[in-house]
Amino acid sequence: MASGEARRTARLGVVGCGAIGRDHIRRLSTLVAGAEVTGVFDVVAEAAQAAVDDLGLGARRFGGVAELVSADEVDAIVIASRNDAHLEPLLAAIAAGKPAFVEKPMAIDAEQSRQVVEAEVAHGARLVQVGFNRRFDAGYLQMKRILDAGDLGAPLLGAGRHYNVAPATAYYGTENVVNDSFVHDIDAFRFLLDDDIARVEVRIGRRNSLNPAPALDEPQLLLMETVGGVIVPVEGNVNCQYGYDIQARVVCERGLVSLPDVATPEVRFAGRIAHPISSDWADRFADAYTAEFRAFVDAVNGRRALAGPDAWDGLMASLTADAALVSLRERVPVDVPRPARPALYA
Ligand code: ISE
Repeated sequence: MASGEARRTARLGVVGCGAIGRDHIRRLSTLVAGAEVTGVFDVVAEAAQAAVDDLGLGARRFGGVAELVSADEVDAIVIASRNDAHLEPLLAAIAAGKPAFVEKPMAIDAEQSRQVVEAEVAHGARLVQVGFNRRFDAGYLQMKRILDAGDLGAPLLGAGRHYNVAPATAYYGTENVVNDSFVHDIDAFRFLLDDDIARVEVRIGRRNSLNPAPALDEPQLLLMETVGGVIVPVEGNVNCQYGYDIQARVVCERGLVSLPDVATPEVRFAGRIAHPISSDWADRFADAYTAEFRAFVDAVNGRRALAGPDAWDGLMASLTADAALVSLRERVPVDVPRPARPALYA
């Protein structure tokens, strides 16, 4: 679109109509001004059809990724398919010069993420926004502003907690803790500290007797060290039973800042003072999901430049996650490679 021109409605093609895809379609159709879902694709045709039918969309169901991406009635792509099915629609969108929002992780590993960066660099302009929703969460943004203001002095130590009530699906295994859960904390601390991760180590804690999955070794402790020397342990406990509990803290030279819990009513009853806690991420990060889509849609409509986590952030998270997986398998600390950052992402 020529600069200065603004589109009224971003016509979106959604790849992946499973649980998160349906949630995104609903959000885009009801909460995001200037967006309309005009096309859907899922390898399971019934899932795509169900999304169209249940949500009462006028969207067309496409038979393949290439068809959806190249369709005239699709201005931009939203990718919510399985992690190992992100690369094809991403590369197709870049080849077509259409913006693409992709759920995290950007791709299944650093090799695939590198292909996305290379394609975008060859295209010569940013098209990709990655769904690292913490960067759009009010609490993380407040922390970031406080750290950037500098009054607390330089960051010295960080700490994170990533607890889920129970594993997301029956297929959630040991490596998903890194690729699906810790990947958020990897990006969040890169964002908060404005620094890359130089080294990681993953340790497995004592097994929870309530852990239902034989192929899920957890709790896990991810120990990150940034290039600047900030050490950040993150506790991963995806079977904690009591709630979806996400925490972050940064200790600085003159003070400390912690992620606020989402405000909920305080209940004083039966000898206790209590606050409810979210049971899942869809609830805890509902506003962040909406904010990241509003930013994406505004960019598609030419109202502002594409912002938020880019393909370079996606690659750096993949490089860090890959190193964490090596550490998980070999039980040693692992250095994270640091390729030169292309000018596009300066
Ligand atoms: C899930 O896939 C998400 O993206 C959530 O934000 C994360 O907290 C959860 O652990 C993942 O399973």
